[in-house]
Amino acid sequence: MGAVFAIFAGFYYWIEKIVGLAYNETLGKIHFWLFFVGVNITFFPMHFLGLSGMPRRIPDYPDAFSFWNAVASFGSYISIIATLLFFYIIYDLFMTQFLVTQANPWKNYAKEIKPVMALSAIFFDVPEAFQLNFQEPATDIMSKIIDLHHDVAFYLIIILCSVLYMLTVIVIYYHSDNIETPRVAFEHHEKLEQWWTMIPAAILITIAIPSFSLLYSIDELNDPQLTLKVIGHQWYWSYEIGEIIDNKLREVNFDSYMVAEDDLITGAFRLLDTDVHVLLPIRTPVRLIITSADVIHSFAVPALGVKMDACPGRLNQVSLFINYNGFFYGQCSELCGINHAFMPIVIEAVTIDEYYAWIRKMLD
Ligand SMILES: [Cu+2]
Repeated sequence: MGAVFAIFAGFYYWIEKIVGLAYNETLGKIHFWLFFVGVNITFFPMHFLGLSGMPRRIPDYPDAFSFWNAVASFGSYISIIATLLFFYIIYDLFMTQFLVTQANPWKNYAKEIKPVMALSAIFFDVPEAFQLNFQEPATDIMSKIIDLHHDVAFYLIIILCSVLYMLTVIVIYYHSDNIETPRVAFEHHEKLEQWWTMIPAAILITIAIPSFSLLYSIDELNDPQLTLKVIGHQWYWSYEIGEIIDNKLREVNFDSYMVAEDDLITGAFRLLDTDVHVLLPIRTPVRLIITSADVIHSFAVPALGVKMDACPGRLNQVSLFINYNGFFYGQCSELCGINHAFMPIVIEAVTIDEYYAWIRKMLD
């Protein structure tokens, strides 16, 4: 039992230092005391059982030992509850306690990120070094885009392999003297020509059908509950939100600049973090209206499946339905001038209540 308590002690001491997240201390204390009482009620009566002659805890114990057996069983139920609570604390640590709001050196409303280190790749949708695949999709559209990519890659690999095979055969046998190359067989071969027209056409159709259905579903606007206007500037993004609060139309607008390298807090992402994050509610249909004040920019957040040009004098529209909480990082994706690489986007997906709390804070 000492070893188990040592594991808990180690967890509570180290977990914050390793992952940079705070656990719920009250729950931690409850867990400790529950578990402490539970294991003592479980194991202490066993001394009495041993002293009174019962060799070990068995299911069909004689009646004489039933009282202390019942007490020990009661203790183990408490321990089980405490253990479940411990698992909940771990869950809570990663899901709820993940973000810690603190005073921020730039703006009061932005949230400060505690260092996340190794876990960053899991909980932040940012590009990784030597990344080969997509970021974790946070919208259904992005999942479908990834599916389509895999579907197309399937045909692509088959075509690549067969073309490579044919080329290799041609290269190897081109100068071969001991093979009777039936060149004549390929000339004016109608059947062959029919097949090598029809097969690629069929492949194109099988690629086109899912591709078009996805294209049209991306364009679909699903009764948006709120609208976020995004304006690209050289070289930052600004945002406008119109919300009806207390029966009055209130406007929130703010600029969002990249955080310079010297000002980065530990754990924040270089060239990706902004001074003010945009909050959007999860599980809510959102409409983005995207435009530009100067040159063409492109508003792109890979995890959300959004990449939309921001053109001056023109409104582009994109719909968004974010499935889970998180930080979603993006960048301008249209060469727009010298600081094109330094106008990142951070979208923080929060619950609707947190979103309205933030809106009210921004209005004050
Ligand atoms: Cu740009």
